Amino acid sequence: MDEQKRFLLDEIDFYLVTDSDLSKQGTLSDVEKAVAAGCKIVQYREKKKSTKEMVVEAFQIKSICAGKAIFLVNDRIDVALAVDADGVHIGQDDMPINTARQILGKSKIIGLSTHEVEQAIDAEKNGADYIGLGPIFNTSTKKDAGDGIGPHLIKEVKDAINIPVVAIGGINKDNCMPVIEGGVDSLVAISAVVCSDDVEKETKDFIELILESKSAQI
Ligand code: TZP
Ligand code: MG
Repeated sequence: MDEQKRFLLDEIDFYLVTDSDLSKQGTLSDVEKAVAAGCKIVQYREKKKSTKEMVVEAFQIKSICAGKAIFLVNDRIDVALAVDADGVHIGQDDMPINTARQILGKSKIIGLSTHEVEQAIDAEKNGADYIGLGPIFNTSTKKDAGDGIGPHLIKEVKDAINIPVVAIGGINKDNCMPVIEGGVDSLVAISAVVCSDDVEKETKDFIELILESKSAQI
């Protein structure tokens, strides 16, 4: 990973994952607003559009993020390569991480979704640059996410690995404190942010909550 990516990955707090189905103002607007609010990592997660539409949109997102935020593509290694994104985020049933690494090379970021401590340890061993951990709470945003694992698992996972941990699933401003206090490096809140009327303000609020807690932990 190059130095700028490493620097940004060490600095992540609120993590935007796009969702064109749920978005009120549209994916590009959500990315613009979140980056304007200071979000340093964006994942383009698109399940319905054609590959052609995705490549066009991915180029647009890449240019919004340029120099300000890491830009990752969910699942689609081909789209990430086509637009020279900063990396990908993959799940347990997507391409094996070592194969993804062979295709993408050392300079790209690879994030892996995990649901338990063992998977988190394996992810680090197999070369993931960070993990997603979740779903922390029940969520209807991802139909096959399974039941919430609860915030208590976060500390166990943080103690077991040295790569950044990003919490995801059912997180909103009312329930995020135990998640943040568990020691996560970053958190995702899809519906709480993209369904709101003011994506910039919601993002700012989350960043503030995370940074306040991180500075209190030092
Ligand atoms: N992976 C695990 S839970 C989830 C994903 C993509 C959805 C999170 O969405 P929300 O709206 O923040 O619960
Ligand atoms: Mg996936």
